[in-house]
Amino acid sequence: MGVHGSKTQKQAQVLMLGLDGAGKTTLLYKLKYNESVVTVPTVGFNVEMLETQQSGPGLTVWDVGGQRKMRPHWRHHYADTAGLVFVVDSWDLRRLDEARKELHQVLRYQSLRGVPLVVLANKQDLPGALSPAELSLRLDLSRVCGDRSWYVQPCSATTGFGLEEGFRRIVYLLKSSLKQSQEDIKNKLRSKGHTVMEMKPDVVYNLGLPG
Ligand SMILES: Nc1nc2c(ncn2[C@@H]2O[C@H](COP(=O)(O)OP(=O)(O)OP(=O)(O)O)[C@@H](O)[C@H]2O)c(=O)[nH]1
Ligand SMILES: [Mg+2]
Repeated sequence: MGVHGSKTQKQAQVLMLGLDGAGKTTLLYKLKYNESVVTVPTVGFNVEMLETQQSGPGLTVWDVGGQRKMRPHWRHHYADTAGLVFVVDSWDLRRLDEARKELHQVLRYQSLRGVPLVVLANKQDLPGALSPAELSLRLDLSRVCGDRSWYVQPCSATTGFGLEEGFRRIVYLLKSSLKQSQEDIKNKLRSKGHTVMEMKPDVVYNLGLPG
């Protein structure tokens, strides 16, 4: 995961959502510049490009403000979203219900159907923070995600722990879901009696997917 945005790497849009105060902006700048910034609640959004391995797409990460008045704007970003990152304050048990409701509502949108999800279980540096397993139960993830690929990554925006892993995971899920849709299309064509020529994956998508 790199420091600078790359102009040559293909970009995939990643939408980062979560309640206000979950730590989205703090973690974005920790990841990008390895700096602990003092944040103010985001009004509008921040956007940053992150480099990934050469073999994967770069990520354009949209960090959209999570205050109640900002949430109606989330949906304006859905159409172009390839991957979703939902950040949760794992320490603030009182707001878990609110986080669960908001996440479920996001996942119901048709334009986000099948889009892979990484939940960042943030603030793991605080004593009493929920573990990823507890969090996935509390957010009812296996039920609400159905056949969507998803993963819960523990992290701390304060220390930086788990952040790169979380974004590597979204790249991994993006690649696998792209491969899966490629297979689905081929199978559909074959079932209709068409001959499908195998092409090198980089010819098909130019995303450097492993062969
Ligand atoms: N202890 C601890 N505090 C954190 C962590 N991540 C963020 N914070 C703190 O949580 C507060 C809110 O962080 P922000 O990054 O502004 O939260 P946000 O999700 O961007 O909030 P909105 O912009 O309102 O949606 C700040 O005081 C951060 O310092 C973390 O991992 N651990
Ligand atoms: Mg913010």
